[in-house]
Amino acid sequence: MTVVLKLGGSVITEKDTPDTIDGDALADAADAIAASGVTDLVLVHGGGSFGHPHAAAHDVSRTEGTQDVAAVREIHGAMRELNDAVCDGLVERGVPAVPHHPHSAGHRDADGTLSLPTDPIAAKRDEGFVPVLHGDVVTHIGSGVTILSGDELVVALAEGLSAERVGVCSTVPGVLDDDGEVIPAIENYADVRRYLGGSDDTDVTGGMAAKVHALLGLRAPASVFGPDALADFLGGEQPGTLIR
Ligand code: IP8
Repeated sequence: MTVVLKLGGSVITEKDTPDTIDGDALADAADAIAASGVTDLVLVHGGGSFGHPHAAAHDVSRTEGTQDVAAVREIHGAMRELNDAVCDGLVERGVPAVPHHPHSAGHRDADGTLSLPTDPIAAKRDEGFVPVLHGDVVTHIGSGVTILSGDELVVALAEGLSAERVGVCSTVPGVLDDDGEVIPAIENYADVRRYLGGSDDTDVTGGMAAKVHALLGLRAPASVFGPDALADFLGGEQPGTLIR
């Protein structure tokens, strides 16, 4: 049973300090993953204070591209650094995490459609590794590179690997209504549109609204939950908000 899990960039980095890992949060997440014993796991992490400030500095987004090689290397390099830290934290705890860098593994067509072959990822999984992907810059035909978010990756991986479960670990305990209460389940975007604002930090890829919209399109049920519920999710529960 393949589980696709995204660790939000804001969960594992200090969002207000560029290029800074939240060591305690990363350790807690790695502990929960190691303790869960889940093996058919494919991980994704977001950009947090590594990806987004560099992307914003170069005006690169999901739709605005750049052909500036220095910008490409700066954004991708920052994400590789974060990915190394995530993989290190997991390997130190016995989780066989290996990097899978989207910049080298995928691209977008001119219309923005993502092409990310999942056979190499499935092969890693089937050999007992835990592939760890991340938000990145990807070549975009006609536009240089554009940003690929971890949320887009979650969707592509869930479909391409026929995942049975999808989890998105965010800084908040679920999708929240106007009173700050967790919405237990979402089946229709129109029902929750009024609650979904953008993101409050430098997030070039869209915040909770884009997340919910993308997850509603999946065949597999997806849970959005906070860091405290990561162990519950990996234990088979559906904490936070269930999106299906
Ligand atoms: O944090 C964005 O990934 P996200 C990655 O999942 C970059 O939206 C490079 C900004």
